Amino acid sequence: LKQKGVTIWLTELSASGLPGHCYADMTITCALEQHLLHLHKFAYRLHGNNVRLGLNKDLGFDEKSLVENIRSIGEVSKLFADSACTAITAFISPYIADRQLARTLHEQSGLGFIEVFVDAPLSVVEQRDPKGLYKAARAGEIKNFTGISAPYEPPENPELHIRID
Ligand code: GGZ
Repeated sequence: LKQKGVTIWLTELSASGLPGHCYADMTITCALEQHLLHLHKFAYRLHGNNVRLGLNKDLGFDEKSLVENIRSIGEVSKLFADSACTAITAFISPYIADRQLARTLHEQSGLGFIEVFVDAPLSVVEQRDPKGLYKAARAGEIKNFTGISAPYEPPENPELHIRID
């Protein structure tokens, strides 16, 4: 009998990690991956550093690129899940429709999809601003910056809602 995997899909503004660690990547997803590996379950994290620097290195942050980024991450995570691995994705993924598409892809293949909303308010992440990106976005130096000059659509019904403040 083939085992089925699952995708755990985080969605968050930039710099929304647990307090003291700005990146959800470095806290929630690493802890989760470690936990699964200790249980002898396969797990793999997909995030900006291994997707936007490779597979999607030609994509920027205009709306069309965001849609394509999330569409392709939906497909890749589905492949991981189909191999009985737990795919853990950490992308802003700002649009409801794109996250819904990723969910549908999984569900059509009988694979689990768990949406996790890492909910740090804009005021908090803007205050943290570890890379100065929010400041640069406010100054108009970065265009289409999610939360400032591009929309972020929070999940309406995530499986898990983590409030950070
Ligand atoms: C949002 C941007 C932008 C713009 C560069 N808007 O904190 P970071 O720096 O390291 O994480 C952010 C990352 C977001 O990439 P994703 O692939 O997760 O985004 S999406 O799901 O929307 O495709 C941020 C950096 O890239 N960054 N320019 N304009 N974030």
